Amino acid sequence: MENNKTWTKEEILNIYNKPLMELIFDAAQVHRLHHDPLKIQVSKLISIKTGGCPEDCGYCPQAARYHTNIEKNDLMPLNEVLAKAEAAKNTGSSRVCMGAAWRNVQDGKDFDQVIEMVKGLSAMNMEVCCTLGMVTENQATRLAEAGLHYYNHNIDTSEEYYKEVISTRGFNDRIKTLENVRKSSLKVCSGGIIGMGETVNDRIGMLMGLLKLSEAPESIPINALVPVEGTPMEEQEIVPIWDVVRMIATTRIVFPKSTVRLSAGRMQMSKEGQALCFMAGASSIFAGDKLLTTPNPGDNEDMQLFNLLGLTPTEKMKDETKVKIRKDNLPLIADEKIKWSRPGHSIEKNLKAAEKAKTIRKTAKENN
Ligand code: SAM
Ligand code: DTB
Ligand code: SF4
Repeated sequence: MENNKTWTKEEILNIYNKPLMELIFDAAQVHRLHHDPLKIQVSKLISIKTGGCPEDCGYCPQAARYHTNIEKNDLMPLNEVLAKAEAAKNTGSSRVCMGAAWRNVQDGKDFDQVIEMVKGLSAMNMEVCCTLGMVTENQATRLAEAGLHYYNHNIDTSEEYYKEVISTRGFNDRIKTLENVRKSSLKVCSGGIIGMGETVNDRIGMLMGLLKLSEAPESIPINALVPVEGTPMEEQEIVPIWDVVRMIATTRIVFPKSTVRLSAGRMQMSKEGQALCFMAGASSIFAGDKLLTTPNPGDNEDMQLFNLLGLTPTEKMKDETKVKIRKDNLPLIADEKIKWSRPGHSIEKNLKAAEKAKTIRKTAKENN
């Protein structure tokens, strides 16, 4: 996906610092140009290998060196992965994301087993994503050939702040993996975390880091730190929802065509807070009552929220890069916008409004 505008740090900072109401409105407008605001993409995380990771990421409960209260597991058997995916599909997930607490992928038995998992999941007609740590171009190509659609690898924060969070690998190692993934036919999923003690400048720096990639990520997860006991970040205060909304809105404006995912941290957000994030351009979440190791709201609660807001989960394989353009090439200000511009209204009501708009336009044309 092209990075089709050159942004300066100052421009992005000015967006982030706009009066909040203006920022949300601007982001909602950009969102409607490229995405259906009544759709939400739902992904299910499956932790296929949990804990015991040699890295020292300061936020992560799975780093072996921190004493956290998680259940460690070796690589999950294939049939267990498929069963979890089937259950997730039945509750509305269109994508499965398999996460492994590895520093990097190593060729051999375990990677071969992951390849089988990817084949099995894509045969179930689900989109498949993996996050397995660093990969070579050859490994990314093998994953793509097995049927993988996305690879998730977050840059997490700005290049400057990265050193404060992780010492066992560098920011450039992350970029190298993202470029390896980009050389394969896989789509890129990369974003970061806010609430780790970083400054607003670092948040903008993270977006600048994503802009420096050869192409924009198709999917950008924005995680709010889940402070886990035993990690160096256990004492971090929960990031204010207003900061999450600002970060989502700014990401939406800077990357108009990418999918922005409201990722970790939803347990610490109200329904109203999450609704503002969707209004500001987030159109994807992780579903289920567990992320990788920490709790998540769960399917019932999310379904209630979607019903309340008039959101419908997307089916599989909606091309996230597809831009909706009217047949007559007019900008999206007529039927489509009317259909989409009333979150909370039922689809029927919005369609009725669109019909009414058509009649008004027709009458106006006849009178001219
Ligand atoms: N080991 C692989 C890696 O580092 O790429 C994949 C798994 S790792 C857990 C995936 C991402 O989860 C991290 O890059 C980070 O952005 C996010 N994450 C981990 N712990 C988190 C936490 N406590 N709060 C919010 N996000 C977290
Ligand atoms: C991402 O950006 N967030 C997800 C997914 N990609 C792999 C992981 C969130 C993990 C939160 C902490 C946990 O549950 O262990
Ligand atoms: Fe390991 Fe990934 Fe956790 Fe870092 S974020 S400690 S690499 S599992």
